[in-house]
Amino acid sequence: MEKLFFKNNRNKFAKQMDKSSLTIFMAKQVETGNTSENFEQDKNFFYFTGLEIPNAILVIHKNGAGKVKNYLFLERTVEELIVWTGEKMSKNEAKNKTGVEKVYYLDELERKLNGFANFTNKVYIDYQTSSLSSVLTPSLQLVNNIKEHYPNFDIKSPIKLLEKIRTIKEEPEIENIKKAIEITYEGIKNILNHARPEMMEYELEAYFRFESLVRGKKALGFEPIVASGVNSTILHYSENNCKIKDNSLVLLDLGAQHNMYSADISRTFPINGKFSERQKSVYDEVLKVQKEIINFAKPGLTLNDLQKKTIELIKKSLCKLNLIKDKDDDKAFKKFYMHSVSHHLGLDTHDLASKTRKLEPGNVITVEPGIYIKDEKIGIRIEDDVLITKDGATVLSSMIPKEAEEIENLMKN
Ligand SMILES: [Mn+2]
Repeated sequence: MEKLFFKNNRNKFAKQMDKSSLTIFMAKQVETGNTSENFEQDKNFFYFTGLEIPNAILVIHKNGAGKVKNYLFLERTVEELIVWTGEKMSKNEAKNKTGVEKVYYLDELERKLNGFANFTNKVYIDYQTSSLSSVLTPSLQLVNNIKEHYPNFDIKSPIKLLEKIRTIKEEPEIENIKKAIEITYEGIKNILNHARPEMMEYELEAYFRFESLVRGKKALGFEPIVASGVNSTILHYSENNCKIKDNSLVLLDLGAQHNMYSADISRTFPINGKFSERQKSVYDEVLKVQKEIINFAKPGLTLNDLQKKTIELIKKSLCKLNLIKDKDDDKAFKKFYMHSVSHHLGLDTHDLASKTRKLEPGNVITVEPGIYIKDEKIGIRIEDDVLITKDGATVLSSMIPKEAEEIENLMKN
């Protein structure tokens, strides 16, 4: 991605900051030499720098006159550790990659903060509160440190300001999501090509992971869900360790990642390649609701509005399927549909945004209704990723088949 994108993000954020304030974004904190985990950068730090290195800190300072300066703080290379972990990113490389002019080492942070103290009365910092029993998160440690040294600083969360800019996707972000969707599609095709009754769910997961990994993408957007039979009625089932019985449905909820941006796709298919009559009638109801919600979505509506409309439609479908008697019953449907129909999608699979925020052009959301009938071992969810446009919505994942016949045909080959 171009550094201009990250620079623009910093500017958009800084514009919203109050005068005489400071914002701190921390990269993912990793102990030196800890190689046990796959490194995944903090999403906000990435959004403002594009860097995928641990432990760095970005400071945005706005002075009393409204002038903004960016500062980046990096780890120093430790000679003795080079042989183990290599050299750290140099100041010059960081400067070139991010466009931040002022680059320092982390051990200079305190001195710089001191320098800002007289021109600052507010600090925006994103810190996850940790429970009492667990250790302090690094960001919370920094907050405590700041509170101790600068008791007059007003500590604020940057979440509202972030939401305003991160929910509206720029062209490069939409491109990344599209790429993540394409990889997800390859994975789904690979699953459908290999799926046979009596396979294990994790075998299908492996066919999905292969297509991502072979393209150099180790990280996925989230843990894949491959749920067969009654497992498909468990919303967050990710054990993926059951044998897939003949005649059962398999619910896939999958998302590859590209440049940290995530796809989020659900498809449901019959393991033997042919929907039973009952499976197909439930499937077609879910698909009908999904298409109607995509047609309904447009700027000005909220995710709550989409949810209300979905419930209205699902109730009608449940009546048709003889699962509930009264389409105006406000309780009975909950046994068969119990989750939200949409969330924002981006760097986070569930991208930050409140359910009451009005949709705007440039938002990317999921549309994912489902019907879950535990007694019949039928769980169906169909999920696409959708870009909100000036007057409606465009499906970014339209290349991934979702008509029952299309899926059956794909599985014949
Ligand atoms: Mn989703």
